Amino acid sequence: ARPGSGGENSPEKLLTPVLSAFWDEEESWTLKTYQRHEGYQGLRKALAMSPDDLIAYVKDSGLRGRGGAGFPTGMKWQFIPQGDGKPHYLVVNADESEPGTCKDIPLLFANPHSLIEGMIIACYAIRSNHAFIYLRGEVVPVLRRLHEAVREAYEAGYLGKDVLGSGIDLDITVHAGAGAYICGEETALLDSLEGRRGQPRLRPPFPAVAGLYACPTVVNNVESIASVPAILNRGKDWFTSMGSEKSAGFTLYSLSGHVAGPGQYEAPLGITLRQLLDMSGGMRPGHRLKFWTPGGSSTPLLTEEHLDVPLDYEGVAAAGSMLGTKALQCFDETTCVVRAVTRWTEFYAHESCGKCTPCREGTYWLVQLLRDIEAGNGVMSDLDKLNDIADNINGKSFCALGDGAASPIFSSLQYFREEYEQHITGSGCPFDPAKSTAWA
Ligand code: L3W
Ligand code: SF4
Repeated sequence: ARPGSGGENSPEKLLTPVLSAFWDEEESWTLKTYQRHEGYQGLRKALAMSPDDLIAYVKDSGLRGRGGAGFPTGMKWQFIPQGDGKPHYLVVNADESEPGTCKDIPLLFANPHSLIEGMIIACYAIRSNHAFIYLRGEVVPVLRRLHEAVREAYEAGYLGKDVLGSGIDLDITVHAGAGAYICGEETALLDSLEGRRGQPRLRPPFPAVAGLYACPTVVNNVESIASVPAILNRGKDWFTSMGSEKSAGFTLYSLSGHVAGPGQYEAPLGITLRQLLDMSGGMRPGHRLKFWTPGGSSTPLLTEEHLDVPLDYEGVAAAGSMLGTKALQCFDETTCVVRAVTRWTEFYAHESCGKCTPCREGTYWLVQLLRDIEAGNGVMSDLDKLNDIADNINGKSFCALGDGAASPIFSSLQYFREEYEQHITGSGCPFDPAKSTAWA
């Protein structure tokens, strides 16, 4: 979705399509198309470096993980011990399931070779001969496309024995998950990949030390790895010329909700939601922004007053939230925030893996309270209870799912406490569901 008239001063000039540059072309997913667009050139440059120099290069580029936490990619690769005699693994986290997050699946669907090329480069750097893609199981068309792209890569000599005559062997296995949100947590993902029920492991040890089959493992998000070939091919200086000092480069922003132009917008880190809305047609006609998430529902809500917050790791953190997955879900004034938070909390309660008490019990209690409030059966003391339960989940749970569940509770109470109170004093929801398309 890249609408527009162009023009020198157009806000669209802020777009930097790299991963999405040829998504609209016919058969964009094939090797032939990818090769027409610099495909596998980055790999050739990477193979001309030593693995250590390659890691240093990616580190210097400033690339940070695009899966939510923003951890420096090159540093993660550097954690892999060398000369330890153990196999090393690369595992790509393609289990995209965070509510509102919808960038990796379209990327894999339209441009799977960018991921495969990035994986080969990463495996060369960390000295790995076997990599895995853990894909969200529900997206069967993407699974088929990935299998086909991997097949093409084997046929062309990019995978298998002696990759491009380099003497390096590499296999890629595509694995489909069975539809559990928790399997997007990196250690639960590894358990699931090993054939067990997906539940988070205690960290440390981090996967870089003891990951898949207790061997050193890099777990990276799809977009992080897919960004690497362009960095190699066009240079780290080109990459650092975009974004800010601590948040370098381009990224995919996913705009959704009550907006005129939902879709993927590839632009430098540090752009603002106002700029993204300007270039995409704004909110739906006649409506204004009420609240939004910077990176999926696990990141604290922001409001209209945050439209000019730079969408980079530091800017969003300074505003009291997290950049997360850059899933910009925008809700207009017809949306009941209590209802929205109830739906998200139902999701977390359903997806809680049950391993630890604060999250397993706490998310269930939050849902009971929210449903009561939403239906007009709440009492004022419920609001303190909500805060108290969220406080007992946040930072006291075993993994980030618990913190994520607490985020919308804290932030909605911070910005919209009056709306909660209205539900209690006015015997129910003041919004007309017929006028809202949020949950249609
Ligand atoms: C070695 C150390 N490695 C950290 C590695 C660690 C991991 C990465 C980041 O959560 C966030 C979460 C969600 N030695 C290390 C080390 N590492 N210290 O660095 O780790 P961490 O703990 O900061 O974050 P995390 O547990 O990976 C990710 C947020 O993302 N989120 C949800 C995302 C959902 C999706 C999806 O559906 N696709 O991405 C949304 O914003 O709340 O805060 O690799 O091993 N000393
Ligand atoms: Fe499982 Fe929730 Fe505890 Fe994470 S926080 S381990 S999802 S129960």
